Amino acid sequence: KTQIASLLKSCDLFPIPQGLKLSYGTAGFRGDAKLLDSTVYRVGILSALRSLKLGSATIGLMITASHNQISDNGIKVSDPSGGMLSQEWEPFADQIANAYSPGELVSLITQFVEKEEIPIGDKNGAVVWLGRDTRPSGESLLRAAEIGVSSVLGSVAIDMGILTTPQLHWMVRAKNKGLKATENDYFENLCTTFSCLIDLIPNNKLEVSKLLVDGANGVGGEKIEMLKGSLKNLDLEIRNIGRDGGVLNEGVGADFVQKEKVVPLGFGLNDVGMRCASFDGDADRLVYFYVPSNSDSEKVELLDGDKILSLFALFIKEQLNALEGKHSRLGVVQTAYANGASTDYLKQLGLDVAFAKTGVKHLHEKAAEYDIGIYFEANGHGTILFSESFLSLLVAKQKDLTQGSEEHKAVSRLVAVSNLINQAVGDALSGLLLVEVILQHMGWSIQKWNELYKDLPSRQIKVEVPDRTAVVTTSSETEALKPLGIQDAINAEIKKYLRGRAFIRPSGTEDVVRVYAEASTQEAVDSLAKSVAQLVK
Ligand code: 16G
Ligand code: ZN
Repeated sequence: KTQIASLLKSCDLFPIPQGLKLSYGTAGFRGDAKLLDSTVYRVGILSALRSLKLGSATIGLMITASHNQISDNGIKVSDPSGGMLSQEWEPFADQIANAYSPGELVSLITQFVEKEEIPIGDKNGAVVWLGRDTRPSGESLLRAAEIGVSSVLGSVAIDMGILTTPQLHWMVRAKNKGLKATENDYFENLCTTFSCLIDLIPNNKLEVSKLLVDGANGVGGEKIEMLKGSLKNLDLEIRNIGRDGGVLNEGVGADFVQKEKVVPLGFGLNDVGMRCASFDGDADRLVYFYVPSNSDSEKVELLDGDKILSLFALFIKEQLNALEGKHSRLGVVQTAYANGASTDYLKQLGLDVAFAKTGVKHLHEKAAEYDIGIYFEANGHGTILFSESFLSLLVAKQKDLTQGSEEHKAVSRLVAVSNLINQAVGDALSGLLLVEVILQHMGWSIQKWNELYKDLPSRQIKVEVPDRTAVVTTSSETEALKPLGIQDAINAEIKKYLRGRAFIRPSGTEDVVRVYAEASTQEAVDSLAKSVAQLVK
């Protein structure tokens, strides 16, 4: 009864806006920040319940809308593992976010608590760690989340301040593993493991050229700036840190660079040939680019998630080849958006290439099936997962082998990579450090790395439709099952082009249907994408 009274009281503070209809979607709730108080408050309640359900394990709650415009915001939940909220709880998230009256909300919660047998009012309460990106709306939304958490009896919400999304996921994971879990620990871990990998580079005499970083005017630029002084063998110049009037995600950031294939603001012809990296607004995506020397325009040569994946795969494979004994299972995971040339390249390396649906939670799940699973979306979100059993094997080997042997070095590199790279989610900071160390290891420039394979020309279009749910795809998203007959029509278009490939899918984050196409020339792919978009309209 006290519990119900507490919910009813706090609920009145956050009336739901008229007509609001939200869905947890690919990556939590997102929308215009002004409309989100009630949603964030309710997700606060959910995360407290999630913690109670899992024996008071620490849950993370991140307030961000990633690469979306600054006036938007959003919220997503990190499970104790540091991964995304279990998909089994998503329907409950949808229900409570859309509950129209306080009475309905409380009754949904009561039913759910009973069904899931969640122990409210036990000795141990819930623990929820809250983080937010640099959006101005973040602070008041964070307060709403705190009130949501605290309205579940005995629960504590802890404000961890402004963080990148992957930092919060990393901290939650570390905390629940009983490891050191502050932001400082996160930074320290990056520095030590990076320096360990640098020390393992064979005859490293390379003059390291400067890396230019586009911070998207968001939290990532700020955080890498804090790290900069402690990184040896890395010369960084960070731009778009969000001072000097730059606006978050406006003409800057990984999403912009990847979609438009032009330089972000603050970069230009003066930077010809330089190695550049771009983060998105909450620093869970990373792409590289350079301005080609023959350029007289804003166009860049893009090295996207697929290229980063290929570089990582090559390096990991090289280390695994140096190991004797047990055959290890290395797999890579891509989505339908992966450039066909990257898939060909990875297969030609002899790798097992699997496909998953768009959205990190799907790729992550697949990658976890391997000893080492590397996943990346073309948009730059990805990481490397090491299975617990394979990692213990490596650690044991590292102890047994003779120091200084090639095999010992390879094992040490793999162990260091497993610590450097964020095992919870894709992380632009740790991803950048790994790219940098591998380039130094190989002695490669960004141009040389780019030559691993040549991207097929591709094109993305978004089509506004009255109801995007009318499009239903197969689980791999490469074929449309509904509307009936549309796939046959798409196939007929594809047939007209050399190396043609195209698919449509409803967006999980916006009210649009997305069209993706690939073909042997840019003119061909533009025309293919356009005709497929016509079919959708
Ligand atoms: C979200 C996903 C991202 C995916 C994108 C697709 C996470 C953390 N983020 O940003 O992985 O690529 O949605 O958006 O899962 P779409 O459904 O609008 O194409
Ligand atoms: Zn993001």
